[in-house]
Amino acid sequence: MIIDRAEVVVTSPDRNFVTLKLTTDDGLTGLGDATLNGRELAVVAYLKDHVVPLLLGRDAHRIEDTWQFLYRSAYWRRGPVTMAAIAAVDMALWDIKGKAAGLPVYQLLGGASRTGLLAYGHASGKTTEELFDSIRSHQEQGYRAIRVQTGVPGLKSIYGIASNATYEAMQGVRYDHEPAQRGALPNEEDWDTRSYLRHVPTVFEAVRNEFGPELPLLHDAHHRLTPIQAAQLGKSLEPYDLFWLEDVTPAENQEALRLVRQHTTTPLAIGEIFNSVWDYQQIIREQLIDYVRSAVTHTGGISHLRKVLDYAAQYQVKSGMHGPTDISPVGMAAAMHLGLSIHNFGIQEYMRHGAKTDEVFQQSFTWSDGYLHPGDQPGLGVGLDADEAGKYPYVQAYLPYNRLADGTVHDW
Ligand code: KDG
Ligand code: MG
Repeated sequence: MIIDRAEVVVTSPDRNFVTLKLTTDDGLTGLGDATLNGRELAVVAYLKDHVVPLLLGRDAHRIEDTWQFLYRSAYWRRGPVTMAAIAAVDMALWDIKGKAAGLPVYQLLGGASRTGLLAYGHASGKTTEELFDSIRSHQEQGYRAIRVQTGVPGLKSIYGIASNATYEAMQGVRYDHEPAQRGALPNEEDWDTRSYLRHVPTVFEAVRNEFGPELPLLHDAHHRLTPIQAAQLGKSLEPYDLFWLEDVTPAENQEALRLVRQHTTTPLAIGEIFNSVWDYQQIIREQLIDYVRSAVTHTGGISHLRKVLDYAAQYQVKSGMHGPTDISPVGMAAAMHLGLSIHNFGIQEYMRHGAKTDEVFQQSFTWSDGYLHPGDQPGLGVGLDADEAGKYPYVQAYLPYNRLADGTVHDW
């Protein structure tokens, strides 16, 4: 089982995706997701110029050895570009191993620890009425846990709201929040922390009054607060019993969470922009978080994220893997296989991909009554239709950025 072909496929059906496809000399193929939102072509170059030449001729069975070789031989370790590239190789090798064994990947990881994966969706609305409609529509789609994001009075555009400019341009047709905007330059958004901190608790109070105490609710502060502001938010949301509060402070400063933790019992989740176990070392050991937000795609693949989650398990920290639309169907499948097998699964983020994406990627996961399951096809259970993918060339797209009222660039 020697790797004798490695192709990097870039396609943009509803958004950009980067996929690595490995083929062995005995004709098995494996897919890996290497999509890094807004910086896709950097990973493409890293894969094509520096990884593919190293893969050809290697034994596809040697997943751990290949991981260590790519990580250590580069000398320049970690970082989102490197770790997304290694993740894609790792996923593709697990896919191949599953196909060689005739087993779904979760069976190779130890078998199922549960029957399905509780998933949460993204409800949002500029106003409370729009938000309530969105929550109801998610419940109708089967969601049993819901992330709540709303507009803030006085701010033009806000992270996580499906009813931004695009919603208006679509004349009222609701769509799930897609932060990357196609175009030559990133969109500028505005931000005001004091208005946000005043408004968010009133929204959760209204949601609890309307939907009752049972529904698990989540919220993402998207890295925008200082530690003391984050502590204030966590405390003010305690009466509404959140499942988690995500990314309250910028992710680089692990110590910030110590201060937040001293002030609030609202559970904390962090890590969608982390890429290795080293980013989590302190916050897991000191039990400063409750959920690990890393995606398989951005954290070195199944092999490395499993190590992060095994470490987390020792401290009763659970998984909450990142699953927005910028994780491709291949990356989502990898998350589902890993989530099904580990003991410390918490919840899986699940936004639906667009119809064109579902034509490019054939998927075998199931979604039933609020639970995901990766299916039982050998490998990851995802196929890539090259003809469909070829119809959609890469389109330049950027994530937005924020400025405060005085023009200062702020965390987005
Ligand atoms: O590419 C950036 C998005 O993936 C991110 O903004 C989504 O914060 C996010 C989430 O929690 O899904
Ligand atoms: Mg987030």
